[in-house]
Amino acid sequence: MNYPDILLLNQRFGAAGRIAFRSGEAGLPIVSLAGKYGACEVSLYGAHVLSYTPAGLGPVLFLSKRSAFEPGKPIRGGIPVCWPWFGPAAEGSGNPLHGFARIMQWDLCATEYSGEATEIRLSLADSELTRRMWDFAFELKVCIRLEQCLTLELVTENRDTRALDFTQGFHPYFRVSDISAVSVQGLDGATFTDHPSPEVKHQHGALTIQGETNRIYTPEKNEIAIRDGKLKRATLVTFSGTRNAVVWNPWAERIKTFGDLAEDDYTRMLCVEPVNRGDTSITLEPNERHTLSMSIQAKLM
Ligand code: TA6
Repeated sequence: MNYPDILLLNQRFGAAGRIAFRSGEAGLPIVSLAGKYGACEVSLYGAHVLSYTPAGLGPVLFLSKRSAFEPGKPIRGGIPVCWPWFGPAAEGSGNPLHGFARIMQWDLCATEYSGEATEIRLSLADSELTRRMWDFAFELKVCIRLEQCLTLELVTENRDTRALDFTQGFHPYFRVSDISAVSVQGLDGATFTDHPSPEVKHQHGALTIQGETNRIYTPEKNEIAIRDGKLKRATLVTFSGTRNAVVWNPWAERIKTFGDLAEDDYTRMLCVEPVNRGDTSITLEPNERHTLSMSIQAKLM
């Protein structure tokens, strides 16, 4: 994989004290954004947020110590961008789980900063490589904005002459002190299915995680809070562009099947993921656009 030159990136897109590029593990280019409300790091490989640290609140995202940082492999932790399919690829295709956006080198379009915000915009267009996995013309843009919260926007534009069907999601791994100290709020009254069963159930009260969890929720409001009793911190996840959110924790047995996670990492992470899948999957006619957005805001409780 050819990486852009770090010196040139800094000359063209950097800003002293606010936006800095460096060569990360295995040479993957990483940009650090800083502002008065905190800092975050983004890998240009995957348009993948690696860390987010709001001022005075400590790191909000979990990044696995065993993660691969290797072309062709997804980064484990942070915020993977799952696109143009969420979940397994078409059977027999041999294509990667959760799409290819998270294993591609993205182009840097622009950076911007003001007193309040620091922002980076990245894009990915179809190429010979993407066409082999998904034969459509598209333009995908990600905007990552660091201000009082961290906001991500994923904009899909259909550049094809045919309608484009896709599923997608942000797959954030939230760092928690201990999964037993966590409750998830904002789901009371929501319907959900417990993957892989199609049976529709109802959530009563807050959700606590006590075993393997892989649920697709349709909450009444697009606002879910992860309350961490030990850290005394609440992390609010708000989203638009879908009505669905997955809550995932692999727990003690399933985690052993992940070579890039430690056996006890399930105690330190929880995924709450705005997704378009099933009846919220998207169809775009030529030249149409869709935006999925997610904001993360941490507060002391
Ligand atoms: O969003 C939950 C999920 O789809 C799980 O089923 C689990 O496989 C997880 O994501 C991780 O997927 P990954 O492709 O990153 O290994």
